[in-house]
Amino acid sequence: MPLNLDDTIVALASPPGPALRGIVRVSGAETALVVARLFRPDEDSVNWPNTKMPRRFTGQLDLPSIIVPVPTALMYWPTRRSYTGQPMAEFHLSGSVPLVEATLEHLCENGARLARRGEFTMRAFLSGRIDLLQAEAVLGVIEATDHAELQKALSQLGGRITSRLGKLRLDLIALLGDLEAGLDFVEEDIEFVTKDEIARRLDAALELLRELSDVTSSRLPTGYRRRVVLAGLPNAGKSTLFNRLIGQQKALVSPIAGTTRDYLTATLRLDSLEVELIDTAGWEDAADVIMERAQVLRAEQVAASDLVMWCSAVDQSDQEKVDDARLRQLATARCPTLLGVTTRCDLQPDVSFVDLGSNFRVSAANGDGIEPLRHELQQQLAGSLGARSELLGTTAVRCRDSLQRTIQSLVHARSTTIELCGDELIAIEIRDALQELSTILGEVYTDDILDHIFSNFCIGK
Ligand SMILES: Nc1nc2c(ncn2[C@@H]2O[C@H](COP(=O)(O)OP(=O)(O)OP(=O)(O)O)[C@@H](O)[C@H]2O)c(=O)[nH]1
Ligand SMILES: [Mg+2]
Repeated sequence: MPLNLDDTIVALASPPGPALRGIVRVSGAETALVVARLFRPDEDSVNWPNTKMPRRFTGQLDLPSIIVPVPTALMYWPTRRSYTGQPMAEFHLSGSVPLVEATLEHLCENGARLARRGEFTMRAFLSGRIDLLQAEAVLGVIEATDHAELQKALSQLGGRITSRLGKLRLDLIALLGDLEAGLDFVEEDIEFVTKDEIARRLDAALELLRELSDVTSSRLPTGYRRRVVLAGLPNAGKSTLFNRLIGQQKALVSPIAGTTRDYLTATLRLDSLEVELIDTAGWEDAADVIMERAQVLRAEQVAASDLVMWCSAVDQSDQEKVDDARLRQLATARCPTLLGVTTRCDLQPDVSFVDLGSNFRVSAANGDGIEPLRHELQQQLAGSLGARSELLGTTAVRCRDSLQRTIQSLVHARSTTIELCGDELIAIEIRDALQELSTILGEVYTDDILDHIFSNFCIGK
């Protein structure tokens, strides 16, 4: 992606397709010139090019391909105090597709060019308006699929993690300063900072870095959908429950055990959370090649899940023992969360479940217990994964190696301190750590890193 900031770029900033409102965004040094070529201001907006402050104006667009003038609002940021850090404007007009296209086309004929993916946010980064963590958070906000992810993205965008790392950086710079000041007086045996003090300050830095690093190694990519697998013995009512939960007759259901062979997936919406629901073949010993294949697929889906709903039919008591054995097997395997669900409860409405603890009783036939089950799923999934990290998944993946190298340098600095090897060596390690921190914050970057981050954006952001 070119890093040229001089071009004036334009793009649709609102979602594509017909809508009530369409937003066309312009950014670049020549914004005012380009806008003036098609914006005819109302009487009280004629002075728009002279404004010193960001303001809203009204007027009409003159578009050669559209016979009548088009009413529009113009939001104009005349200085670098805009999102992109350069003069910027937005036309807010009716979201008709041909109208928006005509506006973009006319702007391009008058000195602008179409923006590339993420180019507005990249300009914000390159002009120093935001750092790389915040740029990634812009994408995180757009892609968030639930409240927890959105909150994390907004917190990162708001600069929480930036300020924690920024403070850490200042602490290390101060420590480096103390060490280097001491180096000038090494002959006189004057010590600006004691070894204990250095060790204490390094420990504090390492604590924060390790906290972030633990999180990065366990983080999932942004936009990752939690996977919920329905498992249980053949005929337990998994597919019927699957259909009931998604509100569609997608899975084949029958009284014959072994109906489901392939696994089936569907999107399950749980209020603000979107998850992938997966129906699998009943858990049984394979008697032929097809059953064997079905069991392999079933096992793969269970292994890749975030939560397993183990379904046991209330009227399948003769199989209870084998059911329990499988359940224990599951619990001791790589451990997704387990939720015991007793199905077909309409068949035995009076059975007591006192001993079954957290079991959920449902009837996919009449809908009993489905709402509490949905609620429990949402609680478990949002709770287990949502609060785990302060960092967005994309950031965590990018920063993992830099964080590790920062930690390594500070661990070396720490052992150098203890072994009394000399302040010069400690200073070298701290300088290396600071270099890595700059990469995390985006003060040091390569075109490849920028390409990788911004090519995931949509056009107009
Ligand atoms: N009365 C009643 N019958 C149910 C309920 N849920 C499922 N069934 C019946 O139980 C039988 C098995 O249902 P399925 O959903 O196909 O069971 P499954 O667990 O997917 O079975 P496999 O795919 O063979 O492993 C069917 O005859 C369903 O109509 C329920 O809540 N109430
Ligand atoms: Mg089935």
